[in-house]
Amino acid sequence: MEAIAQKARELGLIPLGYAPAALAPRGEKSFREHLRAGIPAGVAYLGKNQEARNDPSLILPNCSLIMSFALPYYQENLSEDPETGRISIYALGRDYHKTLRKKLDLIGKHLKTLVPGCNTRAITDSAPFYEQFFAEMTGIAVRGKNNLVRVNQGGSWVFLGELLTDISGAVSESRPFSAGEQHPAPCPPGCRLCQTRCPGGAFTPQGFKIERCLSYLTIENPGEIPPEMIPALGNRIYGCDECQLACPENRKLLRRPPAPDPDFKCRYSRELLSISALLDLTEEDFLRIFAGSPVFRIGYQAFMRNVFAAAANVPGNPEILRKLKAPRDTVYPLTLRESIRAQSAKFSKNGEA
Ligand code: B12
Ligand code: SF4
Ligand code: SF4
Repeated sequence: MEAIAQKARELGLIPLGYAPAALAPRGEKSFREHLRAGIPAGVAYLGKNQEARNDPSLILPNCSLIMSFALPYYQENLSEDPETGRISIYALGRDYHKTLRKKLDLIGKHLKTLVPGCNTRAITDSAPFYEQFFAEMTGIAVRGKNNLVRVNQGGSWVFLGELLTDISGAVSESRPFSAGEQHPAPCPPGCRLCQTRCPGGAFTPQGFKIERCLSYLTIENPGEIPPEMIPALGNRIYGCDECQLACPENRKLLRRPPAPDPDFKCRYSRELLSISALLDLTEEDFLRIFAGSPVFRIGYQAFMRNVFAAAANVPGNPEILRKLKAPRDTVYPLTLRESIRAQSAKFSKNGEA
């Protein structure tokens, strides 16, 4: 196992640990209960393939062992200016699925040289799989009240990835790769900062409401942004970082942040992300600028929907109002109309209309 951990470190990954695949069903009950509240359209896939979620052998035949890894991605992203669109930190560079998948495949290749004949399957973010559950099972990751798993090197600013294997005679208990590795501090009992600072109010007494999470609304959501949620977006045009930024435990763990992979280096200038400039973005521009990034996945129309919504939150601005009113074809007319309404109201309030 040390050889695998060493290979992971060489690739810039944090080797977390490994667990028997047979542990998977333990998450089943809580998952079912959680989903009973209803699944919004954009993440309907969560309700499917529950059998595979509880039995990794349906993903890799005879799967016996899950190895968990984390990939740090933190970098500064302090776009507080309401006229500049903010993209979530995880999405500032290359699409992490590609970067992490490639690294996991290299570890799989290495494993095959050590254990000839074994099979592997790399997973990152590919439902149905309990990624956070298996990270926690290693004993060196803890899931906070913000839903996210944090580790000592990098806090919660890490992507999770796993390598499934079918090596026989595998372990019967879960373990960290490094025996001396400490468990990060759990949430202090009185702390709920991530939840109270959540701009969407996604943490409710009834549990986490996916459809109120700005990450859902700007990324997975196939429909309009509900008008009552538009003010909560502020200048966010893709994803949201607030429940991680608000977390004091996260800040402590970031005192010596690991350098993010060069793939994740921010690709966008402040000028490019000006909301006024983004309102002029053509589909060709979008495809060129965001090729290979996570933003690309949502497509031009959904991206423009997010830009319209953020444009509603810019202080009264005649240029933005003019651009919003310019004739355009959109599959999100409600969000556009709401943005025009909000800008018109601010503009006339300033007495400049
Ligand atoms: C769907 C999804 C979303 C949805 C819903 C999120 C949610 N909390 O349910 C949306 C679009 C909102 C979302 C947003 C984000 N996501 Co997301 N998301 C996923 C995905 C694909 C599935 C998560 C899932 O199953 N949700 C369904 C609900 C029912 O599950 P849950 O509440 O999270 O946990 C239940 C079970 O998983 C289980 N369980 C979980 N852990 C444990 C532990 C034990 C011991 C047990 C018994 C059970 C158990 O029980 C829980 C309660 O029923 C995972 C990847 C994956 N395949 O796991 C990434 C993932 C969780 N997301 C990730 C990220 C980075 C984000 C964002 C930060 C992105 C951003 N900056 O905008 C936000 C954060 C929002 C938040 N605070 O939750 C990372 C988290 C990394 C980390 N350090 O933990 C993941 C792991 C992707 C990855 N490979 O890195 N996400
Ligand atoms: S990502 Fe943003 S909206 Fe979603 S739970 Fe975290 S703070 Fe709330
Ligand atoms: S803000 Fe507080 S409650 Fe939320 S994850 Fe961080 S330590 Fe836990």
